[in-house]
Amino acid sequence: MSKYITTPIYYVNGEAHIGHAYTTFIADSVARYERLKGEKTFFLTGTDEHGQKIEESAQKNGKPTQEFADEISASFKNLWDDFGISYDKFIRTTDEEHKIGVQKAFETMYAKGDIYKDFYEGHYCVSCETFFPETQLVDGEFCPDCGRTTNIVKEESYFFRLSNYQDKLLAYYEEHPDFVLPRSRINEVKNFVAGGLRDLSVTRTSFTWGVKMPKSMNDDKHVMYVWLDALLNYITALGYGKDEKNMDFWPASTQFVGKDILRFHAIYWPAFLMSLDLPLPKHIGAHGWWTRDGEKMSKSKGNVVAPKEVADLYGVENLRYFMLREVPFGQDGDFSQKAFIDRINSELSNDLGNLLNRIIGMSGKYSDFIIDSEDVQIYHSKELSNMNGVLDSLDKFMENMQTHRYLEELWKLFSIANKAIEEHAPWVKMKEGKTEEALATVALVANILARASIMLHPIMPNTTNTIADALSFIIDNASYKKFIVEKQLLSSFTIKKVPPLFPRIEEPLMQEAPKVEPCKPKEELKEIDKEDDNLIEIGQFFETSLKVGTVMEAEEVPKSKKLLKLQVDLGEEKPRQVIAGIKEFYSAEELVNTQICVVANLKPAKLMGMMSEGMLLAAKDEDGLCLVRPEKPKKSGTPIG
Ligand code: ME8
Repeated sequence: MSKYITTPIYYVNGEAHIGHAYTTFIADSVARYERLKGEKTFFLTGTDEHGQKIEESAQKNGKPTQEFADEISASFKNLWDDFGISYDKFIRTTDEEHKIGVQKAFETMYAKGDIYKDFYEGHYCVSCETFFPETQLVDGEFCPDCGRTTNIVKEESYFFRLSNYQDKLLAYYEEHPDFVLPRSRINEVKNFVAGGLRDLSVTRTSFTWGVKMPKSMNDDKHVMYVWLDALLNYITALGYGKDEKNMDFWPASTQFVGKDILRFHAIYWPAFLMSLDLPLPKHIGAHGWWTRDGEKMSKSKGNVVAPKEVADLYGVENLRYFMLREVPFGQDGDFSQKAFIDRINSELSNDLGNLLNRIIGMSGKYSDFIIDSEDVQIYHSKELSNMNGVLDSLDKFMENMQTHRYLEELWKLFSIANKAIEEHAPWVKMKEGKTEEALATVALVANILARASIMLHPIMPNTTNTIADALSFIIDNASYKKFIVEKQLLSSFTIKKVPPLFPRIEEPLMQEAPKVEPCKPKEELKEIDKEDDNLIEIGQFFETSLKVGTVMEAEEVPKSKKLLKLQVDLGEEKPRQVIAGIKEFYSAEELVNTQICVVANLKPAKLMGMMSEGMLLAAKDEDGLCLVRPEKPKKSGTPIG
């Protein structure tokens, strides 16, 4: 059976970062592993180039959209080429073949009755000219981008009958417990589907940067919704809707995605495929999120790790090794330079690099660099059997994408080798005249290294080719069969000297991430204290709980000139009653549905016989009083500080 492995197609609105690199590394490693085993394999990556987001990014950069997309798409492709990523196809959603395939899919779904025309009713921000789903609105009404009030607007749209697939999807998840890996992730998908699926708007009329409608629809004011267009790349890349020449690779064996886009891949995508009467991918492999030094990476923080920078300084294969070894698949991972350097020095330099150097050194001294396996079985049958045990255990880890377990297990080979060297001490055996035994130990280690380099090849292709070259063989499916499946020993060969593969890293080579402004140390504060006794410690400030509140109701307090009675939502179970002396400056009506800042941990007090459970922040001068409000809408209860 053939193997088809995909990465998401990346948006062309910015350069690649380490998260993109991780998905691409893991997919590349699995593709290489399958090829090594002799499987017919197709590995796809590419770029997602349509939609309003890209159009806007191009505008911000002052470039025509296509030109902008061309540039960023090329930067992804060049990076992957630089990194030796072994993709079979790099798809762009602006490719003509892709557009034809998307139109064909649309026609097929329409003919089946799964697409119908109606009106999209949604929250529209006129200023941003964008629809927002209810879930993204701030307090159910405000635009998450500019904070302005959104309007409910109707736009003509074609809809995909997603609701029809709710039961079919749920049944599919039940019957295929490994559809989403790791298995633990399926619950969030099931809950979402079980909560009810609404039909999906799959076209837009508010912008033009997208795949046009098929001619047969005779309706050019619509363009395709970017996720319909994007998801279909996985089949258009195989020729769907055109020459279909590679469609026999479908269904995909594993589609790698970050957990951020699991919903699209585990709900919309299978529903589209069901509608097209195509089989579903075997696995959606959803991996976790990478942070840097424990912090979310973002352009504004300036802490994004550029994979090119790391690779230039430390070597791309070291980076691949680190990322695939560091995190259990599915869990979040953290990139810290210290952890990275520690792994290079201890696991790559000490465990692997030194072993190769040691046998080059020993065989040079003892046998003029000639290594012969003829006596290995006699002196090292125990080690050979341990070695084979490790090798036999590896496949299941890679098939489950557990690269960290795969590598952890693989590293046991080096322990076996090092232990054999310590126990058999070839230098002592040579002194005692037991040359055969000494040379058998050196040959055992060479055999272990040969196997380790074959199995490590999918993760570190070039480095392992260098090791194999030193050991006079080539890593390919034939050597995989010979050494891993049939367990043959290396025939006699002359080992080559190689420069150290993993020079030790003594100090960090990359600039550390900019730190978030640290709090002033206490000593410094004390110094200032001497000058001004009014200053407080930061902790004293945080004793006050300040929160954003939304005024739900407001009314005048009868017989009071100053007081208004407000019901304020602080994100708690029920609103708080706040009695505020602001009636001279604000009417009750104008306060409703606005946001204010509230001291939330004041002891409740009675004012005119009514409980007040908080205090508003306001500024007052000779011109009057004004309330302190958040600059943009925030969720009720958001802490201020
Ligand atoms: O979502 N940690 O593209 P995108 C781990 N075009 N992985 C990360 C990451 C991080 N910090 N940041 C990004 C899109 N990724 C759509 C996909 S597919 C039909 C359309 C990786 O450029 C991860 O794989 O935003 C995530 O799913 C993907 O990049 C999102 O890339």
